[in-house]
Amino acid sequence: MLAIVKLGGSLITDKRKPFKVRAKVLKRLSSEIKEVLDKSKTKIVLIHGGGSFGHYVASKYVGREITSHGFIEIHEAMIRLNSIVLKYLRKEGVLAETVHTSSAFTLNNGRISVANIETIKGMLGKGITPLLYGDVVYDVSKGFGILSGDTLAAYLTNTLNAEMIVFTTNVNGVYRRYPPKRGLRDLIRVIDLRKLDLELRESKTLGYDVTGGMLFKLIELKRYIGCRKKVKVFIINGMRKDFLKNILLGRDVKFKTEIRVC
Ligand code: IP8
Repeated sequence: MLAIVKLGGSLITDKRKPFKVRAKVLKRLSSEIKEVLDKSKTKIVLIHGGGSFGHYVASKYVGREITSHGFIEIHEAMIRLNSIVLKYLRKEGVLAETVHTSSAFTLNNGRISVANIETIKGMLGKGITPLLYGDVVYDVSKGFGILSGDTLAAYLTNTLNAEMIVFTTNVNGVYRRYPPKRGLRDLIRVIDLRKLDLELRESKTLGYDVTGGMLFKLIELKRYIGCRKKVKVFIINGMRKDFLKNILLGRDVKFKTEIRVC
């Protein structure tokens, strides 16, 4: 089985502090990934988010054009985070290697127009776990744009025919309202993407980014995956020990949001 795992930026970094990695979380997640690779036939494509590295630097460019200097500045911040993530994976024994997003992907008006999928496929075939990340990339119509790890996850699921996507975040899944008033009773256990418009009308709070860009994940899934019955999509809390490992091994976890794409 091929699984796409997104390590959320708010999970692996502390978004309240610029350039702050959550080292313990990163170490534990890396060892859970190693265990899955050892215990099962599952292959994994890893993607990480920008957290307090990329988002912190990119926030300067919200609402204005990303200049060439901005491109370098944002990319440098992401390379810093990526090298830390890679170091932890390797320390735990995962044979991972980075595919640098800004070299492998091009956008056209915010949509992926060029993707070097062969490299990713080739690495997987050779037993390597490819590691990508949300980054700033060249956009043929806009100059530069942000390619989110969420978009990459949805896109790669389609092009690589993955059977599972796991979005690890620092919350328990998608809530009806955020912050939740009724604790876990506000957690949406299953979201049917075909009824997403309806859900959105009912639940305005789903749209806020404070939940870790939940709405954006759902929109990108709908845009890139369409109707593929085989793919299982989960949003889980990566702060909880063994949740990532268990979901990848096909076991249930205490709480999660499952996204039905079809
Ligand atoms: O955190 C965004 O990636 P994401 C990366 O996966 C940058 O949305 C550079 C902000």
